[in-house]
Order: sequence, then structure tokens, then C-alpha cells
Amino acid sequence: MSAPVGHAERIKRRALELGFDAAGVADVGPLEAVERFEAWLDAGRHGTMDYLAGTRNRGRRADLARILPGVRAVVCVALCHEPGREADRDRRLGRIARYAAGQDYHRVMHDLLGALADEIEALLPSARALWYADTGAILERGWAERAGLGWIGKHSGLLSPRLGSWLLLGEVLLDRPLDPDPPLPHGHCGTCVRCLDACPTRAIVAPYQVDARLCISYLTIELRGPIPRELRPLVGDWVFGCDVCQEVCPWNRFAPPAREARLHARALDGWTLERFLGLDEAGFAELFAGSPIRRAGRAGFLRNVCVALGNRREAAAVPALARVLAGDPGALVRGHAAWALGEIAAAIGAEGAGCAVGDIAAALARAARDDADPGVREEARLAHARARA
Ligand code: B12
Ligand code: SF4
Repeated sequence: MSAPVGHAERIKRRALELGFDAAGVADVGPLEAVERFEAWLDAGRHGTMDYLAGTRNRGRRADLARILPGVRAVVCVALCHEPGREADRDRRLGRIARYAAGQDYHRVMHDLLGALADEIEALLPSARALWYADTGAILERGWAERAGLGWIGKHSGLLSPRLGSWLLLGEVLLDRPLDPDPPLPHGHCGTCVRCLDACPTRAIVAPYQVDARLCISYLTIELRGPIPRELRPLVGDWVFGCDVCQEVCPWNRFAPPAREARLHARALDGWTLERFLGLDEAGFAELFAGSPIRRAGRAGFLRNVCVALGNRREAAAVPALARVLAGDPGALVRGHAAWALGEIAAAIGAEGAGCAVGDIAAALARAARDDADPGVREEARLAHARARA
């Protein structure tokens, strides 16, 4: 069956009218990205993201027909999510990745992709259209590249010459053929390696290859346990996700802002890093209802807040951190509070604020002796040694 003339164009035009910033069609021939993905898994670069490595999901990534039998085309879409940065907000809250500054993009994609899939099914009666954004066993960057939306930058993100890389991806699988778009003839990174050089943890281990175990995005969102001690100083004040590799990219200099109002940054007026430390489970769930930040969970998010405060090394954070160390219900949070106190003590000690250092050392010594959790006792012991060094 040949592609119905005009359907692809009408679908792409509708996608733009619905609010997407780019749309293209990919044919469903074998995808190079599958091999890259398998090599990435074999190297263990997915860390603890076991859902990526399961046999069923691997099979589905390698063959879209296992998701939609008879699949013939992939309609790929991109949505700009750039909400802009505000220095004051970053200062108060720590840095939150741009894609997570507003409401959860999965919800936004749900609405837009659902509407697009309905329209496609109305245009092509008896066709089946299945849509995904992020959560499907689909190599979204590879398909978007195939559909001509952009190229894969050396940071491994999809980059559009017109829109930059502040893009979220989604797709509609279709069991009807559509005229495909050609992929871009070549990428436009050239000799640039800014993203590799700028990555604080050196997570871009080679051009196009990210080792998630080092990526701040993984460490602050996906990782459930402690952030490896040697990486904590490199995380800076990122409390959810990381944008460094995209911030330095020259192609983002003229990237357009998000048109979708739900992706604009929430002000979180009155909140600060120290105040976040007082959130209990219910308070966390309420404050971040409908936000991607809920994915980290309370313990993961407060762990990140402790690391950010430790890296800022300001004595003003000591009381809040000491309260957490003495009484937070989460061992993960108490352990990272201990680490942060050790960092602050080491920094202000050098400036001669010996009194605060004495308080910190006493709090750490108590935790090293009395905390119920052996992991926290160990963190406190190490931090205590650092505080006194
Ligand atoms: C797991 C995951 C992560 C992991 C691993 C990221 C990674 N680079 O692999 C972590 C948690 C670290 C992460 C971080 C981020 N993620 Co993420 N993530 C995913 C997810 C669920 C799967 C990605 C995956 O399969 N990774 C494994 C690698 C091997 O696959 P890949 O990324 O598609 O691989 C490309 C490169 O490796 C490249 N490649 C490898 N070798 C070679 C060699 C050559 C020569 C070439 C040309 C290419 C190449 O080829 C692949 C594409 O063809 C996708 C959604 C999805 N279902 O696809 C979102 C997704 C990739 N993430 C997204 C986003 C927004 C982010 C962050 C920007 C969030 C943030 N601000 O904190 C960061 C960016 C970090 C980065 N530089 O990649 C967007 C990316 C949009 C875009 N413009 O590309 C996606 C598509 C979600 C979405 N629906 O919008 N993510
Ligand atoms: S920073 Fe340079 S190398 Fe990295 S994606 Fe952008 S253009 Fe490519």
C-alpha cells in the first residue's frame, strides 16, 4: 500500500496547530540507535535504571511492531520547554532543570499527543495510533533524528538548527504508511566540544556517549540511594536534573522559549533550600503535586538539597542541616546532612568562624555515636573528621 498523498502534511500541520514546535515522519526501517543503545547497556551505563535493561523492553525498543503490530510510520513531535532562568530563584531554591521548572511535561504531552492521535484516527479511519512521550520502550531521540527533527549532538541530545535543544520529544506510532521526511544530511557540531568540557562530572565520556552513572540528572532524579561521595562536590547546587551541557551549547543561544504556559517556571514564593528541609512526606507531596520533582521522592529531593547546601558552604544553613541530622526520619537525608555539615565546617573553619565549627563538630560527633543507622554513623564520622581537619 502506498502512502496516501497529503496525509503526512496534514498531520504535521495539525501537530503544529495543536502547539508542538516541530513535527516530522519517520519510516520504520531498522534504526542505528538500537545498536548504540545495546552497547550502552552492555557497558552498564544505565546504572540502576533496570527498567531499561529488561528483555521485554529491549525487544520492544529494537522492534516497534512489538508495541504496535503492523506499524508503518512514526510521527515525531518536539515541544520547546525553555522557561528561562532567574538568578534570584536559583539562589533561593537551588538549580532545577528547565524541563522540570513548571508542571509535569508528561501531562502536557498527554493532552497534546492524545488530541493528535484522535485526529489521525479520524483522518485515517480504521487506523491505530498509539502515542508515547518518555515512558515508552522507544528510542525517542533516534526516531526524532530519523524524522528530520534535528541531529544528535555530542551531549547525546536531539538538537534542531531552528529550535536548539530545549526540546521534549513525543511520537505517535501508526499502522498506516505516511510519506517520511528525510533525516538531516549531517549534524552541525563540527569541532565543538563545549558540552564535553563543561560537564561537571565528565559524564559525556566520549562524543555522543553519556554514562548515566556520572550524569547529575541521573544522580539527582533516578538514583534512589546515596550520591557517591566523590561526586557530591561536583553536583554543585543542582537539586533536580542538570542543564549544563545544553546551557553551553552555541545552538541554544537563540532557542525560543516555551509557548506552553504550563511549562513556565513556578515561582515557589517564600521557599528556600533551608525551608525545603522542613518538608514532611505530606508537605512534599502537596508542594510538588503535578511537578516532575515528585519523581525524586521526598528523601531523594532532600538528599539533593543537603548536597546543594554543602556545596554552597554557608554557615547560615547550619541550623537547618543540624535539625535534619538530629531528627529526620530518612537515613538517606540524615547521611547527606552530615556530609553537608562537614563541608561547611571545613570551609568556614578556614575563615576562622571557629564557634560554628564547634557546634557542627558536636552535632556530628553525636550522630557518629548515636544514630540508629550504620550508614549515617559512617557519614557523620567522616564528616566529623573533615570538620576537624
Ligand atoms: C534514560 C534517560 C535518561 C538518562 C540517560 C540519558 C542518556 N543520555 O542516555 C538520564 C537520567 C541521565 C537522562 C538525563 C536527561 N534527559 Co533523559 N531520557 C532517558 C530516556 C528515558 C531513555 C534514553 C536512552 O535510551 N538512553 C540510552 C542512550 C544510549 O540512548 P539515547 O539517549 O537515545 O542515545 C542517543 C545517543 O547515545 C546516540 N549515540 C550513541 N553513540 C553514538 C555514536 C554516534 C556517532 C552518534 C551520531 C550518536 C550516538 O544515539 C542515540 C540516539 O540515536 C529518554 C526517553 C526515551 N524513551 O527515549 C529520555 C530523554 C532522552 N531525556 C530527555 C531529557 C530532556 C533529559 C535531560 C535534558 C533532563 C535534564 N535537564 O536533567 C538530561 C540530559 C542528559 C544528557 N546529556 O543526555 C529527553 C531528551 C530530549 C532531547 N532534546 O534530546 C528525552 C527524549 C525524554 C523526552 N521524551 O523528551 N535521561
Ligand atoms: S555544545 Fe557543541 S558539541 Fe555539544 S551539542 Fe552543542 S554544538 Fe554539539
